[in-house]
Amino acid sequence: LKGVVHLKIIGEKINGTRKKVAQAIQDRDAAFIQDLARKQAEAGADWLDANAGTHPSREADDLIWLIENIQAVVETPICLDSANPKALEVAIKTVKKTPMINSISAEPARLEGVLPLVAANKCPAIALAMDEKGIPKTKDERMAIIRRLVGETRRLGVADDQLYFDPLAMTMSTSSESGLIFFSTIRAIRSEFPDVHITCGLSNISFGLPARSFINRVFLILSMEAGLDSAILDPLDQDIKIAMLATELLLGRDRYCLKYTRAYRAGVFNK
Ligand code: THG
Repeated sequence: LKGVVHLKIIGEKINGTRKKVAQAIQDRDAAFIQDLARKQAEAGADWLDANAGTHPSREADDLIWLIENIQAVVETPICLDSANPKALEVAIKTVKKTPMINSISAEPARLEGVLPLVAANKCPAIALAMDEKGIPKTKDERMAIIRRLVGETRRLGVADDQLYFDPLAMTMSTSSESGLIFFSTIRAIRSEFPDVHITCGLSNISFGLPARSFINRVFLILSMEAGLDSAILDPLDQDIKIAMLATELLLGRDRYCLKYTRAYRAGVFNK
């Protein structure tokens, strides 16, 4: 994917909310984590998300253990997925390469606890379009939060292109307008803040529905057309990879369809 697809990929697989990863963290099974790191790096991930789960007493230790094992086998920078300023602070000291921070938001605890770490360490950071009241329903309310966040980040000297806004997809199973709100928020961010990046976790959109991978894939394609330039996803998913190649081609980012045809000849389409 790297160099072929313009979308920046954050590999999602090292996440302590997944049963097997939680077990590996508990058992200190380094080989399991390192295998996930290697496979995602080889598949072209630009960052590897590292989420140690949500045990406040153990999160920092578990996150450090994840980081040390990941960077023992790959050079790919790590995306630190935590809301905990204490865990993030030690994690930032452990990483060899500048990490991405996942995430800040307009919640006071994150503005006070996490944003200063982003500014001081010049890290790229995911910024969620939510505040202490939760995720707003409308595009206009999400944009109001995003404007407030940009005000805060600029005040602390964070460059717009360090930011990866996550407009936050809500599942279609509880609101049939969730997709349209998401796409219109992407377009509004793109027109008002042309230098920021836009990312999201793909899978929220299909929560509670059957055959989720189909919905996730089409959601990615529509989001890319709207201006998404990064995503948290499974880089080992061959169907997503093919969909991304075709989308880049159709959006005019693949001169003479070279990348697409090269991937075809390399056997990417033979599963
Ligand atoms: N926005 C931001 N950060 C996030 C999310 C987001 N971090 C967490 C999450 N959402 C994105 N990460 C995952 C990780 C795993 C899965 C979904 C989202 C997942 N895994 C399945 C499993 O574990 O069974 C299937 C995939 C697999 O097997 O690999 O569903 O929205 N900023």
